[in-house]
Amino acid sequence: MPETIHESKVSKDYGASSITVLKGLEAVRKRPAMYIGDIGVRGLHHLVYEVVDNSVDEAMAGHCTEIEMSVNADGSVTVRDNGRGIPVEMHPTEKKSSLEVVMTVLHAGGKFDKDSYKVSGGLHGVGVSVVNALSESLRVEVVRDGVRYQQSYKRGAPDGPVHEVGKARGRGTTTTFMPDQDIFKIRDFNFETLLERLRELAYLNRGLKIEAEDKRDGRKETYEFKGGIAEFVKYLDENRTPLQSKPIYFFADREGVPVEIALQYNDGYTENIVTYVNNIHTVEGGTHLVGFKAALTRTINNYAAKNKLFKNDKMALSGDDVREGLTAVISVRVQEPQFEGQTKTKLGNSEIKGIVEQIVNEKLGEYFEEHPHDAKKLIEKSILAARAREAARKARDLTRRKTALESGSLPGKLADCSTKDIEKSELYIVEGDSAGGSAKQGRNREFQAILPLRGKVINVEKARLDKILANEELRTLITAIGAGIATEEDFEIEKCRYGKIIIMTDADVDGQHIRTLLLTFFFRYQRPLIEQGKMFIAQPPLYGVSKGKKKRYAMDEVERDAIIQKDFNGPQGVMVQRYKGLGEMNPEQLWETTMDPENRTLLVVTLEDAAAADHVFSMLMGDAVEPRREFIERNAKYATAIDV
Ligand code: 0RA
Repeated sequence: MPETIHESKVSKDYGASSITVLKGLEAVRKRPAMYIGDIGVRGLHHLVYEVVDNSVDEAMAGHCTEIEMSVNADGSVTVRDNGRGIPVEMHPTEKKSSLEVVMTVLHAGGKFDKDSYKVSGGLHGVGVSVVNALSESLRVEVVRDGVRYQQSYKRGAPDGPVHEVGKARGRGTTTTFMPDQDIFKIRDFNFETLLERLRELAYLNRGLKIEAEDKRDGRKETYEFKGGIAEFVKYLDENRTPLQSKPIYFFADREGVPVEIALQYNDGYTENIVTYVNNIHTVEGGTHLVGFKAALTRTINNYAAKNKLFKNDKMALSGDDVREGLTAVISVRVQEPQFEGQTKTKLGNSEIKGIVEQIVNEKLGEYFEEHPHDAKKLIEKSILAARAREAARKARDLTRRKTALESGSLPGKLADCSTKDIEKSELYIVEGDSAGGSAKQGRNREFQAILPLRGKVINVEKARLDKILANEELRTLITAIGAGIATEEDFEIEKCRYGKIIIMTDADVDGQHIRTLLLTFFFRYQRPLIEQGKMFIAQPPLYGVSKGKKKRYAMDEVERDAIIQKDFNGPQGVMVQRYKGLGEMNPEQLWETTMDPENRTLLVVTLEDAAAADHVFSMLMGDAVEPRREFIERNAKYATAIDV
């Protein structure tokens, strides 16, 4: 239970105004999720992002060139910047140091500097006072005008006033905090997760140097990208073959809206546009994306028509055609962004569409005039895409007619469940026939449906739509789910026939591979299932531990050893079985360990960061074994253990 802050903990100098302050911080501690999203691993990392974002704001304002972040040996985090330093002088109305106001008053962050691109709403920009309130201890140090100032806090309440601690050179702000154990059950920072965000910020803020160190194991990384988002695009396409020698890049500032865009075509078939507003990933897109897409389609069609690249006058390329194999990053800065959509990551400001559209029309038009060879190459590719799309449409019409004839019949391989209650129903996608058989026998047929996958699932990163629709396993899957796929016709999640879709594969390399292929498919063609938290990964046990009639299951070595000690009082007479595949478990065991909602553990698949995910997914698609193994480890980031 979050502890309340007692007034007595604060020294007497902190009079009437500090009581309101404490009330504010208490509100944060009572409902932390309202401020940072959740109090799990994600919320924990959000604390760091919040502190770093303040330093990045200072960099965006042109006053800071370097940011350092370290996870310290004791598990606390330090963020240092070489900005102007948070002001320390008396605050005119609050009657205490401005620094203290920033650190203790909710939403006080940007009040005294009319900072242009501070973000309103959403989880970003909630203010460092929220981090302070959720930290068992925090210390801030400011160097300004040759003096070092300092203040420390416990659970957001100052230990004493801001004070001078000596002379110092340079300038900047350093914050060190230890998340509060009463709030965060898990306080273990994942360095890799933090690096993803820091790397992204370095790409988005060209020239900003960001250093990161994990003092728990000595790992260090430095990010500094002179090419900004052009380098980001290269990174996203690292494992693909580009069609141009370097990304197309442009920057323009219209009506006070800075717009930065980088794009590159590769020889693949997927579209990958990542958009940002004020450094925030706009997962749901918005007006900047709409403007970009409109301009891209228009510019390419205009250029192709003007240069007689179409076989006949009536030909026109669709948006999907011109985005095949496109990787792009769009970054705009908006003074008063309106964020809409389910996750508040969709830009709503209508004026931005026209601004982006105009810039892209102009700059991309210019680029094509100057690089006719590049223009021709990507237009030829778009024309091929248009033909494939036509072929796919025919194939789909065919399958649709067939299903109509069979009066909407479901695939023969699917053992459906009986309930009509979609929320309750679950689809298990099971690797292999034998495991499929056990799952069919072991399941609760009322709400659990089983779809065994026998043949090979193709790699959707390397296939056009027509081939995907021709793949037996994927077709079966699409029909079973019943919601179509994201192509020019929308994926209709409301038609999804199940509340949960659960991938159940062996814990071996083949199983991982199939899981990856499936996740890639869902990521690409049925992403809303992931976004809405409907996708899960089953967790079959790795060990069976038994003594006589008593049997226990363990997910890993640690649990296995704990069971041997605690449940069996040591290894004597204990039998340990290591399961290599689902097939080794009989139907009852499979039910008991992996399918019974009372006992099972499911990992929910989330897409916190589609850009990073796409990189991971595309990396896997190479034939290299090493990146694939790495993926499996990093996959933990996208799948969080929950008991369902
Ligand atoms: C507003 C005004 C000034 C500095 C900052 C904000 C500032 C805030 C943070 C948060 C982390 N690092 C920061 N660095 C600077 C200074 C205004 C002035 O000196 O005139």
